Amino acid sequence: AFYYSEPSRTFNEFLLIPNLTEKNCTPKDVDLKTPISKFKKGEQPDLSLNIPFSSAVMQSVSDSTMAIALARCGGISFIYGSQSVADQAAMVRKVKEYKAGFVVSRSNLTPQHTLKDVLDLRKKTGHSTVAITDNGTPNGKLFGIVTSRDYRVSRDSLDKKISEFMTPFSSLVYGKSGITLSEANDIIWEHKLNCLPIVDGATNLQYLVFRKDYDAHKGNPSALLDDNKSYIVGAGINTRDYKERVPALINAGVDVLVIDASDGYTEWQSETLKYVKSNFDVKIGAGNIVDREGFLYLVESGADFVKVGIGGGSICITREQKGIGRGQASALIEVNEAREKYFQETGIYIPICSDGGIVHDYHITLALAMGADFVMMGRYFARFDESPTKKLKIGNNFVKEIWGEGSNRARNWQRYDTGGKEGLVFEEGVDSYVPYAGSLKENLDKSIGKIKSTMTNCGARSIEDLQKNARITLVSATSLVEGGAHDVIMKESSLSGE
Ligand code: MZP
Repeated sequence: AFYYSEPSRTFNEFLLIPNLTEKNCTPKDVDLKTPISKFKKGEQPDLSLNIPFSSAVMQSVSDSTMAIALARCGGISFIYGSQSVADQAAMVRKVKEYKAGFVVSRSNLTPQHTLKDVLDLRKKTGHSTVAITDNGTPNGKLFGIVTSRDYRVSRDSLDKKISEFMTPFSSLVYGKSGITLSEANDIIWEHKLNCLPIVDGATNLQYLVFRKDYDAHKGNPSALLDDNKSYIVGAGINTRDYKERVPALINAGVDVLVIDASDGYTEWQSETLKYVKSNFDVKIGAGNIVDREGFLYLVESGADFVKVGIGGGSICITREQKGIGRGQASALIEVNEAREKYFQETGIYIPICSDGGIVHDYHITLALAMGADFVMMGRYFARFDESPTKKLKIGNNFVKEIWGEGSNRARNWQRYDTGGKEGLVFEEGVDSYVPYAGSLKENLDKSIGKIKSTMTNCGARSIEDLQKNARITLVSATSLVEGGAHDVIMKESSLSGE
């Protein structure tokens, strides 16, 4: 057998050491744009993300609701493949056809109805709605109610969203604008306008509802128009039914595929990559691998990006069950070296995705510093309103469900079988809970804030800067203790926080 001289290391064993921070290197100067498909030196990648976040190819994590929410923030979801081809394609189509926004629905309400009617409707449907009156006061004539299309979004967080935008009673101050909803949304997000776009039930914008105190007539939103875009979305495939699944996903508008397997260093992956690359014009990643050989094998078979990580996932028991895997940091460091060498030799840059094992936000920054172009996370996203699973109360705490793709519950045997005819007889994943954490956007903003702040400590304005210039040190077991709060008596309130 071959013995590695270094032990397999995890993110917890490393820390970043600050570099000089120049005055013009503040968090707002940091750009997290990152490639997700291979490109030639000096050229731009065909596909990139505005933030280096992707959500895992898992039933309990990535459906169309998650995909829309994450794409809106600049990341990407890979819709899970452990479902029928038709169902997966329908989810992809839903993301591509989605037009964000709030819908004005007059439902059965007429201008004669009162505020009480609106509140009754809220109670009855459980949906978060806001009443729109013609003069912005409860006494005005009821124009309609605004409700979210994202019914899965919890009432609490939707209420909060609405109150951030407008008072419960807002006046319609901007009439028909003649632009599409998607255009309006782009404008609203980009210019941080204080308003809600209202559609007529289809896709055409009818009104923008502004806060009462907002001077809506300042500027003309339609004059600010950039392109009519749809959200980016990925999808997981397997090495068995790809001849049927890939065309269906492409038809549905998928932007990028990934072959989803716990061990990607296989001839099945190579065959799948070659087939997809020679028959379709679509970007496709492959994995997972944890070493140089696996990386080169998949790249030479045509992979547009490579996913790194075996056995580090929060719900994964592969290492316990089968004794294979590698500490995520060691895997990433070796694959990054192989990628850099490949780039020097060929001039082709292959993006790397670090998949699994991210527990703290700083692990994301470490992964980027160690060469990842983006990370994939399951547990992180499973905690949010937008994940597909149930929110439950256990004791005094809210939790959400998460289960591994190798668990009996997911029964995604393709990901875990070794190609033979017989199905697997043991599980490689668990069925579990994660603490509920609220809305994706709020949590993502916090994580991004931390990443950008750490990057400025490292003197890096971009992920590329960080990869080139980060200085990373191993930590000893005793310095880990020094890193947390120590030698003080913690107050209850501090213990409950993250
Ligand atoms: P984490 O972000 O929850 O730590 O890890 C998510 C990753 O775990 C997924 O992207 C996938 O690579 C891996 N995964 C998913 N299901 C299993 C399993 O059942 C698993 N063993 O290891």
